[in-house]
Amino acid sequence: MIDDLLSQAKLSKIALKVRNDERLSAEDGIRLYRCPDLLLVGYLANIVRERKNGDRTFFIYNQHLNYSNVCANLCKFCAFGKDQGVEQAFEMDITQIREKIRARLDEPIREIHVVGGIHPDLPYSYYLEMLRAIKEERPGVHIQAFTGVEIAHLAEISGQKLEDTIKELMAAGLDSIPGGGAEVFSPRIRKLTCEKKLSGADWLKVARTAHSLGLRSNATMLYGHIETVEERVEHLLQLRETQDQTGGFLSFIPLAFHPRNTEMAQLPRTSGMEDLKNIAVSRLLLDNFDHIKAYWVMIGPKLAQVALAFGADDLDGTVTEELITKMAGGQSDQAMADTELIRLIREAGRAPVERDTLYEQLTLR
Ligand code: V47
Repeated sequence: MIDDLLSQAKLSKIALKVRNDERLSAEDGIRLYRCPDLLLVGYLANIVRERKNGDRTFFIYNQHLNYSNVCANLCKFCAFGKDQGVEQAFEMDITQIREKIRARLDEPIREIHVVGGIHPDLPYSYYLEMLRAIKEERPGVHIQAFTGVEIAHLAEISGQKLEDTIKELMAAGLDSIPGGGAEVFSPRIRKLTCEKKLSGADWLKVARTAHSLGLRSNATMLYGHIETVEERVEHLLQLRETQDQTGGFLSFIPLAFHPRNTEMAQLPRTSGMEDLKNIAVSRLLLDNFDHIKAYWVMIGPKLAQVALAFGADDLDGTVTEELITKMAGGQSDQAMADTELIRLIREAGRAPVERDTLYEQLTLR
């Protein structure tokens, strides 16, 4: 039965490769994206998901901290970044950052996820001080901070080589790098949507440099705006090639574009089909990534739960106060209790695993 369906959908050759654990090609990726039968694509992705992670489904107790939305890049898809001085622009000083951390000291937070804009004025010392302050307030916490774009900016304002900047940030408390800023690597897409942003090649260079220093990172792709299927596949294959070279990526997170309040507000929101397709195809193409996250803040908790049968093995975390999606019209709650994450995972027939940032298993409380 399944073989008939696979052959009708012209997925038999891909299915054979999946069964034999063989690498898929760019053409396979394009065919999967174009296949209208989402359940078949999901079925194949689930084989890989279960081969790598069984029923185990990860989540983390984390706290997001967006220290400033002032940004010199002002990408067309982003509602978070603001020009300095406009009404909605904000920046936290170190005291305010300390207060944010201190306010939740009674919770078992494992990771602080820190992201901001490309601020034109904040000095390099501010970022080092921020890392040290977070570690002082919550010793032992894992700081996952600054996208590849921010890291490249910090190297520029520090006047040092990228490698030396990363080493200094690590000495101040940086433990890993989140996956943002990757967007779509295609120069065409970057020119049309985020002309001022670091190039795709330079984003990958930051990841390679970090990995060479033992600093792990995540990777993302912002889908559902003006990118083509070919551009998505090319993006995923560039990540796969980099992972072949370094092995330093922890997880991949497909990010669903939220149009509201952006310069691309005329575009529709992504559909559930698109969201699940991106999870499934990334699971199938990124054979050297251990984990694919269904980021509930962007696709909603209900679809994130379904995504656990379409290739995803991680729901990310408790999050709290994430502004990037909220400012672009995201309707998910701003936080989810760990008990709710566990319930969603159990109801999906999977086994919840509380993890730290590096995917070490923690004992469920
Ligand atoms: O780099 C910006 C994206 C990213 C919008 O590493 C948007 O575990 C949707 O990267 N609609 C930042 N997306 C968030 C991010 C992230 C989130 C969760 C976990 C991890 C991780 C990383 O958000 C940006 C950009 O690609 N973004 N604007 C928007 N309107």
